[in-house]
Amino acid sequence: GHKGGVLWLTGLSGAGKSTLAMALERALFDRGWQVFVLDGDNVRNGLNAGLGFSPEDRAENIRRVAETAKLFADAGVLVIASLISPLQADRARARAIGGDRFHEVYVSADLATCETRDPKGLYKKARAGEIAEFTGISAPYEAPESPELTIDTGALAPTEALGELLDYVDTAFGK
Ligand code: GGZ
Repeated sequence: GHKGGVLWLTGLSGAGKSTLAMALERALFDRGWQVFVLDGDNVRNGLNAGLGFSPEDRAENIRRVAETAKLFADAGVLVIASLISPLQADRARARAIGGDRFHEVYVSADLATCETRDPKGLYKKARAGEIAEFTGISAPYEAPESPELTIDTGALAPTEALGELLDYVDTAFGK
């Protein structure tokens, strides 16, 4: 069995948050866990359509996802929230909303690594000035100071990264 809660993945675009979130969801689903992914990239198409990437819009994006995650956690679901959530203050508010069931995971990779991966060509566009306020290029990313867990996707193979996440999730949410 497992408890409801919020596993909050923060990191740069291209750090591997979405990939890890989907792999973790699959692994936990296969064990019979009630698990659900809230991803910045998909939530922005619906719930948060109309929000952009100004500091104010990011704050509201993060707040809504944190409140939604809390509702699911109250229902016993393990929510994997995957958002850049670049500012410490916005993450602190998400943590305050989630309470003691909120666990922050820093999905860490150097900007250079993310920019080399550039799976959607967004860094290239940001460098060319075609995307304003792009995190890491023309907007800040504040690395977490005391996350519950750090996963270094620059150093770990994807299966190793998933393994570390699974170990952590078992400890934090298993029962
Ligand atoms: C950062 C941007 C931007 C800007 C579009 N800055 O890697 P992706 O492409 O697939 O996922 C990123 C997603 C970030 O949305 P979040 O909701 O996670 O951001 S935040 O927590 O800061 O609100 C990226 C894409 O949107 N994207 N423009 N300017 N990422």
